[in-house]
Amino acid sequence: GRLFVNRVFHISAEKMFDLLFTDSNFIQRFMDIRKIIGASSTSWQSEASGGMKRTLNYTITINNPLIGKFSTATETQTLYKESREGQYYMIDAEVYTHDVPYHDYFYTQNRYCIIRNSKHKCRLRIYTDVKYKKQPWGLVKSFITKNSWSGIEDYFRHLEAELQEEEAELTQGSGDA
Ligand code: YK8
Repeated sequence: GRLFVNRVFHISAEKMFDLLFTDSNFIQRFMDIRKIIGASSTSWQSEASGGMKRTLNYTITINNPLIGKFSTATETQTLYKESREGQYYMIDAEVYTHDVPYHDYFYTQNRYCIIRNSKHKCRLRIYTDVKYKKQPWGLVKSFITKNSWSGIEDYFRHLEAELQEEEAELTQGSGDA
């Protein structure tokens, strides 16, 4: 796996969770810019295990002549029961892209950790792994891995930049810098 984001934001842990894991204006805007369309999501539902789960469906725009223009995707998010509101949140997100070549071979697992740093600050860590459900031919595997890492890196770089913008807007004039 790889750590793509590891940074302290001047945003409370609770606010960070709301921005990323509820139907916030921030995430709606971000999806618009990324041309992620038709997003729908279930609400967070309690699990027997003590955690919470929700499922998102959306269409991503790829625009790569080798791969295609669009793909539908399903993302299942699990909020671990070890999470503590306002203190610590751990979310695993499994992303399946249904309409790309070799889609039945792999999926992506993103782990988000939001850790309270102080009243108005949190650390965000995003860790990603490309997982294989069946072992493809070596050349295919390197093809999938290479294309996945570059797409994921681009996405999280952008997310980090947009969060910094949001941070600047939120701290403006709040006086608690
Ligand atoms: C989520 C990982 C792989 C996939 C893509 C697949 C190429 C297929 C390889 C062929 C297009 C929003 C990605 C990047 C699409 C976008 C996914 C996003 C960014 C050539 C064999 C969607 C996070 C996320 C996770 C996985 C990403 C896909 O919130 O390369």
